[in-house]
Amino acid sequence: MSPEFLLSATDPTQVGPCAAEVAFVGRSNVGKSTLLNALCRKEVARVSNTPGRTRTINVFQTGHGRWLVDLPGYGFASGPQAERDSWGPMIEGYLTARPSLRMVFALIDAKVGPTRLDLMMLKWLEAAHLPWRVVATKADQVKPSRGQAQRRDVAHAMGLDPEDVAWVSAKDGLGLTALRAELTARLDS
Ligand SMILES: Nc1nc2c(ncn2[C@@H]2O[C@H](COP(=O)(O)OP(=O)(O)O)[C@@H](O)[C@H]2O)c(=O)[nH]1
Ligand SMILES: [Mg+2]
Repeated sequence: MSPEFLLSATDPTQVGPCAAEVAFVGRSNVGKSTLLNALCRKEVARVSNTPGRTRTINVFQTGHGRWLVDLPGYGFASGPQAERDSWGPMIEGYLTARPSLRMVFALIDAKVGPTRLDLMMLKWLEAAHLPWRVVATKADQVKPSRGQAQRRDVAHAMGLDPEDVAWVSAKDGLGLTALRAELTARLDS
């Protein structure tokens, strides 16, 4: 898998069709860009120390018409109200208009667990009948002694079993091979 940047858009209706795609959603600063870069093994997405910098839909292409889609981070607490309010329509507008969408990877912080907005996102994905899978990021920040219990608690907070949640760390590489394989399988199916 060697994706290249393809396009950025602010208007979901301006993004053309593709063969197959997987999308990534999550609140600002959850580690979405870092994970995308780690999965791609190169710097495709811009990593920022300023939360909420990604306000566009960013598409990376891996092979013919196979896309990885980085959606704007939600829940950014500062900035103009209009900007804060724009993520909902942008994310929802995109996800509901994509017949080629194979999976939505919903990122949550492994140490923090699902926030109120994360739970709202999952509820929305469920109601929209979209295929989704939770990925817990920054797993390296959970103390090893706490690992199993945290996996269980985080999963239960979303009404899931621990094995339903992919547990990853872009920092130490945990779970990346498995997630990469899952992603490739979705795009190739
Ligand atoms: N410890 C740790 N920090 C991470 C990991 N992934 C991302 N970060 C840090 O979390 C912050 C936000 O990352 P970024 O990828 O920009 O988040 P985004 O806003 O969701 O795209 C940055 O300071 C990253 O270095 C990880 O796996 N482990
Ligand atoms: Mg980002």
